[in-house]
Amino acid sequence: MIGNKMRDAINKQINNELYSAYLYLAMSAEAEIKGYKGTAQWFRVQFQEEMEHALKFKKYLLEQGAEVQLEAIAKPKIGFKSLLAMFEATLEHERFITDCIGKLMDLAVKEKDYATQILLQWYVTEQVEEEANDSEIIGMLKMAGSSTGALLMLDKQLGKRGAKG
Ligand code: OFO
Repeated sequence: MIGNKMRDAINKQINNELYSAYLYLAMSAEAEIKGYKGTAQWFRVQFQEEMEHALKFKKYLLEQGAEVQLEAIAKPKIGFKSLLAMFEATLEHERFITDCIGKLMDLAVKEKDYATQILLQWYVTEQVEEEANDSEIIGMLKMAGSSTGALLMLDKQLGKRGAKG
């Protein structure tokens, strides 16, 4: 059984994860409509991963006998002038999520909630990977600059990210 504060904080994080999924789904659609099919695929996979993050928290709450409270999901902010701007916004969003996970961990430590600390360790590791992936892509996009050929090659490479499930 977990405390009410921890339960509420995890429920809030479920909403953050669902917003992340929604944001990446919107980015995927925007990339596709602009002709970047590979990028669209990359964000589709990202969307699926975020859904999994939300489901993992939901499963945990239910295992702990705690109530799952789903709230409205905000409208994602899209409309990017370039792929670089899209990935910079992605990294910024992931940094926000990393901060949220850190705050959840702070609370779990304060509450001496060891089970939640173990769950959160997975998310801590995941955030390191997500930020690193985004930074790597941003680096490549900066190298590509405004070269259409380089951007299309990179787009093709991003499209190799396999869809899950
Ligand atoms: Fe993009 O990461 Fe979820 O937590």
